[in-house]
Amino acid sequence: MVFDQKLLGRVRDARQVVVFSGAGVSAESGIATFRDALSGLWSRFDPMRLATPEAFAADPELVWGWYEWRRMQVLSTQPNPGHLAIAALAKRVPKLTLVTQNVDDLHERAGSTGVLHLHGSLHQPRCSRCATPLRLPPEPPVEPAEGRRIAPPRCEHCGGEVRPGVVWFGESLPVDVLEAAFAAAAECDLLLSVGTSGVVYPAAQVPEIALGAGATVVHVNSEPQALGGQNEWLLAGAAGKVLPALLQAAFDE
Ligand code: BJW
Ligand code: ZN
Repeated sequence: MVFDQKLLGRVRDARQVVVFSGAGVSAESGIATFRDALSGLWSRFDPMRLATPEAFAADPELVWGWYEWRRMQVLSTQPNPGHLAIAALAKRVPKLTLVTQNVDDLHERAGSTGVLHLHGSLHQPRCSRCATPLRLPPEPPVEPAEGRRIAPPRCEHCGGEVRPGVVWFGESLPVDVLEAAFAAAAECDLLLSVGTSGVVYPAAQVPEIALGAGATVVHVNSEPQALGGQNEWLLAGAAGKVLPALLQAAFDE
């Protein structure tokens, strides 16, 4: 893979880096994205029936069963070279902040620390009434088949229904996490936006803030992306191929 020398220089010289990741970075681990036309979750499932607080109130068993199915899938997969390259990059630059929209734990399992999860986690369910975290066994007892209905567990504190610890449409993002992500974006000199369609707000503001503050913004995506500014670059290809090659070209050649 051949990279522009000017871009390699910016990667090599970067002092504060933000990596902003989306579902595409986990695609090569076998986790479905949301909006890819054929394989995306939203091509098969209606987000309004599964990923809103109203959906959970209307049919908690449908929603809990669907999230347990996805949690099981994540537990049975491994981080891929894209996740590993991001963890490796953190060791090559003075400061790296990893901001992810992903609800899996593959960045952590690849060795990244201090990950800012804008949209929560499949692995941190909590009470829908009093927010007490549920202590999850490491693995669900049975793998729920796609769409199997499962009654959510009850909160040990108040008896309320336990809900997935993710951020649904119409819900606020965790304020402290969002503020930390915006602050890192405003201060960085390089932002890598990896495997995201960038259509979900306010998360999609993260690269916009970096670009507005004068940072170099590099999109790594398997599909062509429209570029706006002169500080914006596109590296077309799979994250698991592009990121390791970029690191090697910037730091080892
Ligand atoms: C690869 C690859 C490979 C594939 N290598 N690349 C302003 C304007 C309009 C609407 C709004 C607005 N502000 C807020 C809204 C409403 C809404 C929103 O943004 N809607 C838009 C979709 C129109 N936002 C919200 O509701 C947010 N809350 C909020 O704003 O609160 C305030 C509020 C309160 C009341 C009313 C209104 C506002 C919350 C958003 C929560 C999003 N939740 C989800 C589900 C999480 C739980 C779960 O997992 O089920 O988060 S939706 C889903 O999308 C998930 C993702 O994190 C998120 C982003 O998706 P992502 O990661 O970008 O995936 P894809 O599939 O879209 O893209 C994958 C990309 O990878 C593609 O580009 C591929 O090409 C690429 N790719 N393989 C490299 N191997
Ligand atoms: Zn409770």
